[in-house]
Amino acid sequence: MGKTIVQKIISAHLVGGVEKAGEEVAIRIDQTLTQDATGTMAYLQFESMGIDHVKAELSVSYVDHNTVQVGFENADDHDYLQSVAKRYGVVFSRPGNGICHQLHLERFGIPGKTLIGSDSHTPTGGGIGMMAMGAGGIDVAVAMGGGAFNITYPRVIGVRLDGSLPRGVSAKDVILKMLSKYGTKGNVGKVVEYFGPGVATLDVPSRATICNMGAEMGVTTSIFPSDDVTRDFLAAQGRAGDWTPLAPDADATYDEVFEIDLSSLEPLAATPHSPGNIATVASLAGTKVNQVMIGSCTNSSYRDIRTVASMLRGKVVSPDVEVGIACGSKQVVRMLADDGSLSILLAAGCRLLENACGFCIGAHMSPRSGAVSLRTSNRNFEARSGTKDAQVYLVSPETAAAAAITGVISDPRSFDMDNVPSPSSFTVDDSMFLYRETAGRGVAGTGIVRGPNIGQVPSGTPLPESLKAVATIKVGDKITTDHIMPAGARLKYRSNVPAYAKYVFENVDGTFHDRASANRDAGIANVIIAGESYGQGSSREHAAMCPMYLGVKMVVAKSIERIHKANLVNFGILPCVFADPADYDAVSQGDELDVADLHSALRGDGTISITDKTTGRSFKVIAALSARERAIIADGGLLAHVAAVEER
Ligand code: MIC
Ligand code: SF4
Repeated sequence: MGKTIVQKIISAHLVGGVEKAGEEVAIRIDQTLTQDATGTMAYLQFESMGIDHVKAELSVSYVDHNTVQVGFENADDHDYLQSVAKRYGVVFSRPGNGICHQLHLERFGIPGKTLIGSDSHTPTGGGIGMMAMGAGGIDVAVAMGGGAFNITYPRVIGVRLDGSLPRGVSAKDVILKMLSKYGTKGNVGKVVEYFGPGVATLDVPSRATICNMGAEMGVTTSIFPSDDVTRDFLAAQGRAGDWTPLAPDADATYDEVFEIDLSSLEPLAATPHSPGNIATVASLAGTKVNQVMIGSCTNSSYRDIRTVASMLRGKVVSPDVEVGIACGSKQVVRMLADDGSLSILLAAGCRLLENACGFCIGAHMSPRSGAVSLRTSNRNFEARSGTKDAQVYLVSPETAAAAAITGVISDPRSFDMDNVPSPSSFTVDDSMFLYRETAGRGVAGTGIVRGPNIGQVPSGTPLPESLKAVATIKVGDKITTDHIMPAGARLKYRSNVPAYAKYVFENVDGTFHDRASANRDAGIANVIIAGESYGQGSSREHAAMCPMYLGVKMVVAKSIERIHKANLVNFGILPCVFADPADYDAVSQGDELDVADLHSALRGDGTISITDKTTGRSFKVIAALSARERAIIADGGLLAHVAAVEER
C-alpha cells in the first residue's frame, strides 16, 4: 500500500516498534534544536548523561526567549549555553540572531529529515518538508546523544488544498480555519499532511505558519510536500544542495480527508482565551483595539512584515493603538532595512522590538489592564501576555496592520497592500551562528560557565507500591502549561527549579505551592485532578519538573496532551485518565485518596483503583503506558531510570 509523506519519513528512520496507528515507535533523529528557556535544563541533563559530544547530524542551541536581561539570570543562562555548546559540538545562535523556528527554517531545515526541538512549535519545519516535532528537554538531550525518540505511530489527517488565497487573506487564516474544524483537543496521536493543487500557491514561510500553529491542535506534527517552491526557497537561501523532492505515493491513503478551498477563505481571528475560539474578522469589525503586536515564530517572515509595511506606507498608526513589530530573524530585519520597509514602519509610528520571542511569551509589552490586544502569535491563553484581564485575539499580519491604522478590528481586504513575491535571493549572514566548524565533535577542555542562576536538575524517587495522597488541586478543561508553569516575568527562573516551583499554578491558585510543599514535607503525595486536554500548549518540562519537586506523584485527568504526558513520565509523575470520565465530578479538591497496588497495576493493564477516603467512594483510573514508559515511572523518571539500568 502506498505511503503518505510522514509514513515514508518514519519508515526511513524506524529503529523500533511496529508501524501501526496507535503503537509506540522509536525513530532516529537527524537534527535537534533547543531554545534558552528550555535549553539550560536540556543541556544540564545532557551533561549528566556522560556523553562526550553530540551524536545527532546537527544540533543547534538558540537564544531567543529570555533576552530581556532584567537582572543577571538571563545572561547567566546565555553564558552557560554558549560554553556548553562549544564543549559538546552544538551550533550556538547568539541572542539577537532571531527566533529559533524562523532561523532553523532559513538556515538548517532539510526536507525528509527528522527534527526534534525543546519547543512545541518545532513543527514549523514541516513547512520545508521536515518531520519536525516538539519534545521535552530531556528527550532532546537523549536525541543529541544519538538516542531514539518515541512517538505513537500516527493517524494521518490529509488536508487537500484547492484554489489560491484571495488578496488580504493569508496563511494564518488557513490554520485558523483548521482550528475551527479540529479545535485544540482530541487530536493526540495524529499528524496533518497537506496536499492538492493549492499547495503550490503557498510559499515556504506561509506553509511554515500553517505547520507552526498545528501545535495548537495538539497534533504530533504537520507537514507539506517538498516541491519546486521548496527548491526555490532553499536555492534563494544559498542551500540548493539541501533540496530533495518529497511527495506521497499516488495510492497513499489518509485516515481522514478535509478539503479547504483557499479561494473561499476569509480573514479569521481566534478570540479570547483559546486558539480554538474562531470567529470571522467581519463579525468582530468595529471592536476597539488598544494594542497590535506583529511577530512571533508564527508570522515574522520577510513576507509577513513586508506585507505589513506595504499597508502602512505613507500612514501613521492610530494614536490610540500601541504597535510593536518583532521580526523573526536578523535576515528579515536586514532585508527590510535594505528595501526601505523598516523606514516605512518607523515613520508609521511602530515600535521596533528585538527579533526574539519577547511579547509572545509575555516577557515584555504586556498590554494595559483590560486591553484588547491583536497579535499575530499563536497562543492567547489567559494571562500569557502578562496582563490577566487582557483580551488577546490572534490574527493575520494583514488584519493586525488594518487595526493598527484604524484603531478598531477591520477587514483587511479593503486595504491597499503589495503582493510580496518570494525573494529570489535572501540576505545570508551566518555571523551570529557560532561553532559551526566544531559542530558534532565539540572542543574538549572547554570550561563550562555556571553563574549563580544555573541550578541542578531535581531527581525523582522510585514509585512506591501505594500512595497516601490528597487531591491537592482540581482544575477544569484545557489547562495549559502556561496555567501550570507561568512564563513571562517568571521566565528567568527556568534554570533554578526551587525558585521557579514557587509559581506552579500561580494564576490558578496562588496557595498551591505552600499547600503542596507542606503535604510533601508531611509524606503525603500530591495528586492533580483535571478535565479534558490537560497540559495543552508548550513543551516546557518545568510543568512536570516543578510539580515533581513539590511532591506531585499523579495527575488524574479526563485526557492529557502528548508532550506533557511524555514530560510527566520523564519526571516520574504517573499520568492517568479516568476510566469513567463522570468520576471527575465526584472528586473534590482536598479529598484524601488512597492509591494501592501501583506496581501490580502497571504490570497488568494499567488500571488503578483509588479510594476517596473523604467520600468513601472508589473509582478506577488508567495509566495507558508503553513498557518503556512503565519502567521509567517505576524508577522515578528518566534520569533515575538511566542510572538504575546502569547499576542493574
Ligand atoms: C511557548 O510558546 O509557549 C514557548 C515558550 O515557546 C514554549 C517553550 C517554553 O515554555 O520554554 C513552547 O512552545 O514549547
Ligand atoms: Fe517564541 Fe512565541 Fe514561538 Fe514560543 S510561540 S517559540 S514564545 S515566538
